[in-house]
Amino acid sequence: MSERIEIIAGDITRQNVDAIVNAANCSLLGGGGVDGAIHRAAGPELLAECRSLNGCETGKAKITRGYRLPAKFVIHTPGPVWHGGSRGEEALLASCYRSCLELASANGCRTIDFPSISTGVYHFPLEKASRIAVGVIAGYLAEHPEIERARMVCFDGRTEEHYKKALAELEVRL
Ligand code: AR6
Repeated sequence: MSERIEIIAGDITRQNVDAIVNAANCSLLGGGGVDGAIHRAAGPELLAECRSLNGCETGKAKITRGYRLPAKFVIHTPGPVWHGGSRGEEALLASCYRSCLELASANGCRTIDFPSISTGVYHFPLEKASRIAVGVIAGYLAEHPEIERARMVCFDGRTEEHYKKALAELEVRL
Protein backbone atom coordinates (compact mmCIF):
# COMPACT_ATOMS: atom_id res chain seq x y z
CA MET A 1 0.00 0.00 0.00
CA SER A 2 2.95 2.34 0.38
CA GLU A 3 2.77 3.39 -3.30
CA ARG A 4 -0.52 5.06 -2.34
CA ILE A 5 1.35 7.27 0.18
CA GLU A 6 3.25 10.29 -1.11
CA ILE A 7 5.39 12.93 0.55
CA ILE A 8 5.34 16.28 -1.21
CA ALA A 9 6.54 19.81 -0.51
CA GLY A 10 3.90 22.49 -0.66
CA ASP A 11 1.11 24.53 0.83
CA ILE A 12 -1.82 22.38 1.88
CA THR A 13 -4.32 25.16 1.22
CA ARG A 14 -3.55 24.89 -2.52
CA GLN A 15 -4.19 21.18 -2.92
CA ASN A 16 -7.03 19.96 -5.10
CA VAL A 17 -8.05 16.86 -3.14
CA ASP A 18 -11.22 15.54 -1.54
CA ALA A 19 -10.07 16.42 1.99
CA ILE A 20 -7.28 18.34 3.63
CA VAL A 21 -6.51 17.91 7.32
CA ASN A 22 -6.15 20.88 9.65
CA ALA A 23 -3.73 20.68 12.62
CA ALA A 24 -6.21 22.49 14.84
CA ASN A 25 -6.63 23.14 18.56
CA CYS A 26 -9.49 21.93 20.74
CA SER A 27 -11.56 25.08 20.26
CA LEU A 28 -11.67 24.54 16.46
CA LEU A 29 -11.92 28.32 16.23
CA GLY A 30 -8.68 28.93 14.36
CA GLY A 31 -5.14 29.85 15.36
CA GLY A 32 -1.72 30.29 13.78
CA GLY A 33 0.35 27.99 11.57
CA VAL A 34 -1.47 25.76 9.14
CA ASP A 35 -4.76 26.36 10.99
CA GLY A 36 -4.56 30.10 10.33
CA ALA A 37 -3.61 29.52 6.70
CA ILE A 38 -6.57 27.16 6.14
CA HIS A 39 -9.06 29.58 7.72
CA ARG A 40 -7.70 32.50 5.68
CA ALA A 41 -7.91 30.56 2.44
CA ALA A 42 -11.32 29.02 3.13
CA GLY A 43 -12.98 32.30 4.15
CA PRO A 44 -15.28 33.21 7.05
CA GLU A 45 -17.86 30.52 6.29
CA LEU A 46 -15.40 27.95 7.63
CA LEU A 47 -15.22 29.64 11.03
CA ALA A 48 -19.02 29.89 11.09
CA GLU A 49 -19.36 26.13 10.57
CA CYS A 50 -16.60 25.43 13.12
CA ARG A 51 -18.50 27.45 15.73
CA SER A 52 -21.37 24.96 15.47
CA LEU A 53 -19.12 21.97 16.27
CA ASN A 54 -18.51 22.66 20.00
CA GLY A 55 -14.79 21.97 19.79
CA CYS A 56 -12.99 18.64 19.56
CA GLU A 57 -10.92 16.47 21.90
CA THR A 58 -7.23 15.90 21.27
CA GLY A 59 -6.77 12.82 19.08
CA LYS A 60 -10.30 12.99 17.63
CA ALA A 61 -11.46 14.74 14.44
CA LYS A 62 -14.41 16.65 12.99
CA ILE A 63 -15.25 17.42 9.36
CA THR A 64 -16.50 20.58 7.63
CA ARG A 65 -16.91 21.75 4.06
CA GLY A 66 -13.94 23.43 2.36
CA TYR A 67 -15.72 26.60 1.20
CA ARG A 68 -13.24 28.69 -0.88
CA LEU A 69 -10.54 26.02 -0.75
CA PRO A 70 -9.98 23.72 -3.72
CA ALA A 71 -10.50 20.81 -1.29
CA LYS A 72 -14.09 19.66 -0.80
CA PHE A 73 -13.70 18.98 2.93
CA VAL A 74 -11.51 20.04 5.85
CA ILE A 75 -10.95 17.46 8.58
CA HIS A 76 -9.95 19.25 11.79
CA THR A 77 -7.90 17.38 14.37
CA PRO A 78 -6.26 18.78 17.51
CA GLY A 79 -2.89 17.09 17.90
CA PRO A 80 -1.21 16.58 21.27
CA VAL A 81 1.14 19.17 22.75
CA TRP A 82 4.53 17.48 23.34
CA HIS A 83 5.28 17.32 27.07
CA GLY A 84 8.22 14.91 26.87
CA GLY A 85 6.34 11.77 25.91
CA SER A 86 4.90 10.65 29.23
CA ARG A 87 1.37 11.94 28.67
CA GLY A 88 0.27 9.56 25.96
CA GLU A 89 1.39 11.90 23.19
CA GLU A 90 2.39 9.13 20.76
CA ALA A 91 -0.93 7.30 21.06
CA LEU A 92 -2.82 10.57 20.73
CA LEU A 93 -0.94 11.52 17.56
CA ALA A 94 -1.65 8.07 16.07
CA SER A 95 -5.30 8.57 16.98
CA CYS A 96 -5.37 11.90 15.10
CA TYR A 97 -4.27 10.24 11.86
CA ARG A 98 -6.62 7.29 12.31
CA SER A 99 -9.62 9.49 13.18
CA CYS A 100 -9.04 11.66 10.10
CA LEU A 101 -8.80 8.64 7.80
CA GLU A 102 -11.99 7.15 9.28
CA LEU A 103 -13.85 10.42 8.66
CA ALA A 104 -12.47 10.55 5.11
CA SER A 105 -13.79 7.04 4.42
CA ALA A 106 -17.16 7.80 6.00
CA ASN A 107 -17.55 10.85 3.75
CA GLY A 108 -16.59 9.21 0.47
CA CYS A 109 -13.16 10.84 0.18
CA ARG A 110 -10.69 9.08 -2.08
CA THR A 111 -7.80 11.51 -1.70
CA ILE A 112 -6.61 13.13 1.53
CA ASP A 113 -3.70 15.43 2.34
CA PHE A 114 -2.19 15.85 5.80
CA PRO A 115 0.07 18.54 7.26
CA SER A 116 2.68 17.47 9.80
CA ILE A 117 0.34 17.43 12.82
CA SER A 118 1.79 18.68 16.14
CA THR A 119 5.36 19.30 14.90
CA GLY A 120 5.04 23.09 14.78
CA VAL A 121 3.84 25.10 17.77
CA TYR A 122 3.03 21.85 19.62
CA HIS A 123 6.70 20.73 19.44
CA PHE A 124 6.22 17.01 18.84
CA PRO A 125 9.65 15.64 17.75
CA LEU A 126 9.66 15.34 13.97
CA GLU A 127 11.41 11.99 13.77
CA LYS A 128 8.89 10.29 16.06
CA ALA A 129 5.93 12.11 14.51
CA SER A 130 6.90 11.14 10.96
CA ARG A 131 7.22 7.45 11.86
CA ILE A 132 3.86 7.46 13.61
CA ALA A 133 2.16 9.23 10.71
CA VAL A 134 3.38 6.98 7.91
CA GLY A 135 2.87 3.86 10.04
CA VAL A 136 -0.76 4.67 10.80
CA ILE A 137 -1.51 5.78 7.23
CA ALA A 138 0.07 2.66 5.71
CA GLY A 139 -1.81 0.38 8.09
CA TYR A 140 -5.11 2.09 7.36
CA LEU A 141 -4.67 2.09 3.57
CA ALA A 142 -3.89 -1.62 3.62
CA GLU A 143 -7.36 -2.26 5.07
CA HIS A 144 -9.23 0.49 3.19
CA PRO A 145 -9.02 0.40 -0.61
CA GLU A 146 -11.57 3.23 -0.84
CA ILE A 147 -8.78 5.69 0.02
CA GLU A 148 -6.81 5.85 -3.21
CA ARG A 149 -4.06 8.19 -2.07
CA ALA A 150 -2.86 9.91 1.08
CA ARG A 151 -0.15 12.57 1.02
CA MET A 152 1.91 14.40 3.60
CA VAL A 153 2.21 18.01 2.42
CA CYS A 154 5.40 19.38 3.98
CA PHE A 155 5.89 23.11 4.35
CA ASP A 156 9.68 23.05 4.78
CA GLY A 157 12.60 20.95 3.63
CA ARG A 158 13.46 19.51 7.04
CA THR A 159 9.93 18.23 7.49
CA GLU A 160 9.87 16.77 3.99
CA GLU A 161 13.16 14.94 4.59
CA HIS A 162 11.93 13.35 7.80
CA TYR A 163 8.72 12.06 6.24
CA LYS A 164 10.59 10.74 3.18
CA LYS A 165 12.99 8.91 5.48
CA ALA A 166 10.18 7.49 7.58
CA LEU A 167 8.38 6.23 4.46
CA ALA A 168 11.57 4.70 3.06
CA GLU A 169 12.19 2.89 6.37
CA LEU A 170 8.64 1.57 6.36
CA GLU A 171 9.04 0.27 2.80
CA VAL A 172 12.17 -1.63 3.83
CA ARG A 173 10.22 -3.32 6.62
CA LEU A 174 7.18 -4.27 4.48
N1 AR6 B 1 0.67 23.95 4.43
C1 AR6 B 1 1.27 22.85 4.96
N2 AR6 B 1 1.89 22.84 6.16
C2 AR6 B 1 1.93 24.00 6.84
C3 AR6 B 1 1.35 25.20 6.37
C4 AR6 B 1 0.68 25.14 5.11
N3 AR6 B 1 0.09 26.20 4.56
N4 AR6 B 1 1.56 26.17 7.30
C5 AR6 B 1 2.28 25.62 8.30
N5 AR6 B 1 2.50 24.32 8.03
P1 AR6 B 1 1.47 24.08 13.30
P2 AR6 B 1 0.73 22.17 15.46
C6 AR6 B 1 3.25 23.30 8.79
O1 AR6 B 1 2.20 24.93 14.27
O2 AR6 B 1 2.15 21.97 15.85
C7 AR6 B 1 -2.18 26.48 15.61
O3 AR6 B 1 -2.17 27.76 16.17
C8 AR6 B 1 4.26 23.77 9.80
O4 AR6 B 1 5.45 24.21 9.17
O5 AR6 B 1 0.58 24.73 12.29
O6 AR6 B 1 -0.16 20.97 15.32
C9 AR6 B 1 -3.42 25.67 16.01
O7 AR6 B 1 -4.56 26.51 16.18
C10 AR6 B 1 4.45 22.49 10.60
O8 AR6 B 1 5.34 21.62 9.89
O9 AR6 B 1 0.53 22.97 14.06
C11 AR6 B 1 -2.99 25.06 17.31
O10 AR6 B 1 -3.17 25.94 18.39
C12 AR6 B 1 3.06 21.86 10.59
O11 AR6 B 1 2.33 22.56 9.57
C13 AR6 B 1 -1.51 24.79 17.10
O12 AR6 B 1 -1.08 25.74 16.13
C14 AR6 B 1 2.29 21.97 11.91
O13 AR6 B 1 2.58 23.20 12.54
C15 AR6 B 1 -1.27 23.40 16.57
O14 AR6 B 1 0.11 23.17 16.52
